Amino acid sequence: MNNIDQIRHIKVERRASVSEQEFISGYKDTATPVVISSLTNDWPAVDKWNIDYLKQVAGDNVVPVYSSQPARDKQHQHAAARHLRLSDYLDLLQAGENDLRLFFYNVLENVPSMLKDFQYPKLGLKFFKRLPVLFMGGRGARVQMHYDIDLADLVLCHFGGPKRVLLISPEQSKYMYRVPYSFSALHQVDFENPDFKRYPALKNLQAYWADLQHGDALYIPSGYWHYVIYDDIGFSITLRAFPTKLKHRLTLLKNVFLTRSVEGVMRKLLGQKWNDYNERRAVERTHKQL
Ligand SMILES: O=C(O)CCC(=O)C(=O)O
Repeated sequence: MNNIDQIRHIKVERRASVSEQEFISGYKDTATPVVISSLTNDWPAVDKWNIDYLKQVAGDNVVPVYSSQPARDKQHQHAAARHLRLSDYLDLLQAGENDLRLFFYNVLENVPSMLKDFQYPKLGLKFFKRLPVLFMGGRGARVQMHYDIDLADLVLCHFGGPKRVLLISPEQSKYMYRVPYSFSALHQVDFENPDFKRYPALKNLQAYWADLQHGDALYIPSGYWHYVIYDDIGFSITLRAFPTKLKHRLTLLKNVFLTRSVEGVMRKLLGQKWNDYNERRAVERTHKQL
């Protein structure tokens, strides 16, 4: 068996297209991921988004890039590994860079000329148009298992080489070795090659895998955990719709204004002790559920 198959899973359904009605009743209301393969067919991005184009429109922008290593000591939880010109980063990707990623780069603020390359699809979601964000990575790059702090419904539209996404519903968070005060699973937990002896809660998971090709759009329902493998150089844009349920809106506010602030202060005060404590708690709390 391929290691990657060890977490129990099914494949995300692929649809050529879905009507607004079908999307709402079949996927949004049931919080079910889906890949829509023709959603971006008429977007200019389908033909344009490649290394040369990105260099042309934003090559001189200095961008933050992130590594797969977790923050240590007093370092900010989401500290960038480096800042460099986008064209230098793209050169690195072509030369085989397999770790550094561009993450959550706001297109509206940083490369407004790219806004004309995509559209907000009619899926019955109320998109927050001030935050279309770009992601890039090279062959072999991984995005750590996490969920989005704002609990938004996400539509991740992918271009370039193939990429795979492991998805786990929020109801299963109790088995995810979530690090307290963060929105990520414990870094040591390897979702591709799970150590069930050390992390037995992983046996309880029922996940989805999505295989994304150039032009695919993946719906990630609110609060879903996601882990990403770049099988080749790729560029994605994620469109987001904030939660409409009051309970989720309150959680969003708590995440953004309380949890993140407490974590920032404690990390500054205690440094690595704070990280070690939370990592121990991630395991203890998850194992209490067994
Ligand atoms: O594809 C990626 O690099 C990360 C995507 C992601 O985390 C997101 O859309 O929230």
